[in-house]
Amino acid sequence: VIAREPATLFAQAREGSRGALARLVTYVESGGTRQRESVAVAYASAPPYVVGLTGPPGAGKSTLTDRLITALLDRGHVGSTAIDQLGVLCVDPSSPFTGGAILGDRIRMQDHATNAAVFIRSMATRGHLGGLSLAVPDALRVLGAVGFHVALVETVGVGQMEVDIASAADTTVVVTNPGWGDAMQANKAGLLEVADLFVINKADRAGVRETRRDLEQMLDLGGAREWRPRIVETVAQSGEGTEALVDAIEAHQRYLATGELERARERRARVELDQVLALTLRARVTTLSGSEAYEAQVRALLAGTTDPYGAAEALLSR
Ligand SMILES: Nc1nc2c(ncn2[C@@H]2O[C@H](COP(=O)(O)OP(=O)(O)O)[C@@H](O)[C@H]2O)c(=O)[nH]1
Ligand SMILES: [Mg+2]
Repeated sequence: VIAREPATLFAQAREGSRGALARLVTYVESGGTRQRESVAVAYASAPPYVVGLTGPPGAGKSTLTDRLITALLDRGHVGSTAIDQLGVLCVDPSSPFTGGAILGDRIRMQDHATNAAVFIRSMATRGHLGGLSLAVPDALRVLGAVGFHVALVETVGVGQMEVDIASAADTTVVVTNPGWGDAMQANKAGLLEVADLFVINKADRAGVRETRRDLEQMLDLGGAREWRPRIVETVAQSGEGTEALVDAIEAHQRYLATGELERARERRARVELDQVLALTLRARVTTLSGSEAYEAQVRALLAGTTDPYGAAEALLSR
């Protein structure tokens, strides 16, 4: 029987119950006291090493994720981190994981879905406080707390929220295709900023060399930095290039191990705290503006016995 108490669920999930783990992820998505209890437990453990894949719809992220799952489990480690099981979160309404794809993909994913070493979960709900960009890092921490050392996150890289989620990864892989410029134009700068690695997937198509040249040029314009994103060519459909991608991921992880991982995680902790603060305050504003005290301050404003700053201070100090 799957428990309802977060503490018991963590114990069950650590014993291998996927049902318990799924319920914990639902809790962190849903908000309320169970979310708070779950997150409190989750953040007491080390986070997993997270590889994020992002890019436009149809770029081949799911097909590539599928390849990565197999390759990582086969390798059994990424750098010095052992991989005995793999957590996969998909934030992508068009993903095969959520049933939106062709039959072949779905059958392939089902192979993994029944593999005890793989936990696949799609996240599409808005999350507590209205922030999916909070629910995803929380779910990753839940994975870490139940013993997953490595996790993959697939997100459609189209908007700021997706870029936020992608930046919750330790290694972010931006998946492009030959002729990528058009599909990515809108968010090129954002994707360039989060990319630790570039993949030119569908390298079986024409235009690979031009796309590589474009990417190299953009990286040159970005100036010198300690880590220059590698560019890997893949044909996810056939699996070609998967090993090179895993090698590139390991190379980035080695770079992170020089101290950059701690710095990146500190930056992210600040971003996450800012996000939670902002969302919490906004939720508080919504509650306040429906209250009796708020109405009293409106009347006082109209009567000229207070000003908006005084009124806001009075409400917030309650
Ligand atoms: N030609 C070709 N097609 C691919 C390749 N990788 C994926 N596809 C196809 O591209 C389509 C979109 O793939 P999918 O993984 O669902 O993309 P996502 O939306 O980024 O997750 C599917 O029909 C795949 O079979 C590839 O390397 N070459
Ligand atoms: Mg997909």
